[in-house]
Amino acid sequence: MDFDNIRYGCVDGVARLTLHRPERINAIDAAMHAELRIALDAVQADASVRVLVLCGAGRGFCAGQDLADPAVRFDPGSQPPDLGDVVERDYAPLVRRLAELRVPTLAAVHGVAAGAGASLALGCDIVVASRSASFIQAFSRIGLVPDTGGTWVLPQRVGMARALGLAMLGERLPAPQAAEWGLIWAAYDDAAFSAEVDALAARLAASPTRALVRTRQAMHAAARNTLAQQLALEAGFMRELGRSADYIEGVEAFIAKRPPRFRGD
Ligand code: LHQ
Repeated sequence: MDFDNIRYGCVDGVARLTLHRPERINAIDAAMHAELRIALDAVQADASVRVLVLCGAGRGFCAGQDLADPAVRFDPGSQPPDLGDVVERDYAPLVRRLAELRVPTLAAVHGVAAGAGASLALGCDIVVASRSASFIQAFSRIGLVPDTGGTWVLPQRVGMARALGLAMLGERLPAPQAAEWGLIWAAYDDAAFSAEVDALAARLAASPTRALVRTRQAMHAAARNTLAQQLALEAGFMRELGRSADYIEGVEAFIAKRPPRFRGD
């Protein structure tokens, strides 16, 4: 598929979506949002995709919203921009689509992930980073609140004290500390980073896809459910997965003492 602001391709079940505006550290504008929608449509439509890897081209992951985009700039001659519109039209649906994607998602962060770029990475199921990477809640630096799900995910992962400190102070959080705090899954040595990402992606692509997606759904639902509701939800997912080909294969492989060959259904 040909795009201007992203790159997209799928090999061996691993779909790789690369944010590609390296001259602006992959800052996101309306045109990139449009291309992201097309790429996510492709992931949904292609049954051979078993995992989505999200990464950035050039020296960083993503610098968040493109602040030079006319849609978010104040033009003295006209009304102030409606940032709520931009969030509702572009960012909120993007987060929802990632949360509802039919395959697990893996964010591979190198360099900086700032503002909505950080939130976008954190909206993936598993977030890994190179040791030299960092996360910046840049919103307060320009008079905004964390968006793209940032206020939802931050306190859940690191607790209110750290979430508020990160968001209000807008300081750079180095990847190793982000891993220590539980904001991300792991920070890998820079030299090993791309091999670690590839290995993780291959492992996810060979996993029981539907079980992983139901796991994400259950964990997200827990934030709004009572224990009783959550137990009922788990029972429903277990009922469904107990009839799946991957469950049959998983148990057969265990009994036969061989590695499972999951097909994702
Ligand atoms: C950029 C950007 C950028 C444009 C670097 N835009 N050009 C949602 C909806 C609606 C409205 C607003 O916001 C949101 C959510 C958000 O994402 S708000 C947060 C927006 N992002 C930021 O505030 C981060 C702004 N960028 C930075 O603070 C720095 O660039 C970081 C810390 C990311 C990287 O710093 P450096 O490594 O020193 O790189 P740099 O600043 O020199 O940037 C390199 C180039 O990229 C530079 O262009 P130039 O032509 O001078 O080489 C920057 O202007 C450009 N760039 N971020 N968000």
